[in-house]
Amino acid sequence: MALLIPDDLRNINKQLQEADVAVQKVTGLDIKSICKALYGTPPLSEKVGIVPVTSGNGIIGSFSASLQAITQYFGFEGFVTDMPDVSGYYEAVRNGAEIILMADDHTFLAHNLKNGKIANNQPCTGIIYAEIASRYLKADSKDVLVVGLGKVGFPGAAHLVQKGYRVYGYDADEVLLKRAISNLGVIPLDLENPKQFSIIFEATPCANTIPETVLSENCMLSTPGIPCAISEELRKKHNVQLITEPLGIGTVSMLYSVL
Ligand code: NAI
Ligand code: 0TF
Repeated sequence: MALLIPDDLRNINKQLQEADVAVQKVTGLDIKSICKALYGTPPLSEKVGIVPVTSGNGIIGSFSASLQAITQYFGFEGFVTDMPDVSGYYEAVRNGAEIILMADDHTFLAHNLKNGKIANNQPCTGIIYAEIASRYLKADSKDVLVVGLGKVGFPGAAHLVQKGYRVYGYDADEVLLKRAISNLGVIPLDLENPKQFSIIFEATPCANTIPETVLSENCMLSTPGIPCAISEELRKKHNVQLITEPLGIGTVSMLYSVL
């Protein structure tokens, strides 16, 4: 898994507010309303215990503090435990946590201790960014391009197929592209003869993954990928409506999915 660095999380509140404004502009709804529509579950100020984890590459500076800011932004009551790992888990439960958030280098989970529901960040991120993409008010058709069909992109593509979108896909890994074609009915993007899209969902850990030839003017690009899939120059040239944010949108999707 590509790991966050503290720099990605700088000014997380500002990044979240800006993403929320951008989501409202392109969909007419804020992120909370989209989560409510997607999962049908309004939060009731659930207490969220955030447990720092030291295993593997260890604690990422400001990861837990960012999660606390995110939970609060979306109306949950988040607290970070003083202790990490097992001692932190014990502390969170003893202090009344109803939902646990914790991540090692491979898995970032939300676990609702009251109803037993558990969520993984990767599918929840794919689904919410795909859902935002599907709500683009200025889309010219139900055609969507998905670039990156890995642990985030595949569930996002599946969500779009399930919603009745015609999903075109591309992944640099042929095995993953074939899996999406055979399991989801994704149409492979013909790079020799590219088509333009007004809705694009991207989930790769690479920059410059969207060929200029697929961008229609004023198209929407919904992407959790870090670094960003498109250069600022290209974004401006085609007036691309960009939705991107490093942690909060995927996290709130996890939280709503376990309510
Ligand atoms: P993954 O490794 O499972 O999938 C990435 C896919 O992108 C791979 O299948 C790879 O073959 C493909 N790919 C790489 N370069 C490509 C290119 N130039 N063109 C087409 N396909 C290309 O990774 P995962 O877990 O799906 O994560 C994707 C990105 O999303 C990462 O940058 C990760 O850090 C980010 N992420 C962001 C979150 C957020 O909240 N903003 C949450 C979770 C992940
Ligand atoms: O960096 C990641 C994921 C996060 C997905 C959301 N963008 N790419 N995972 C590693 C998190 C490790 C956290 C660490 N153990 C801590 O500070 O507790």
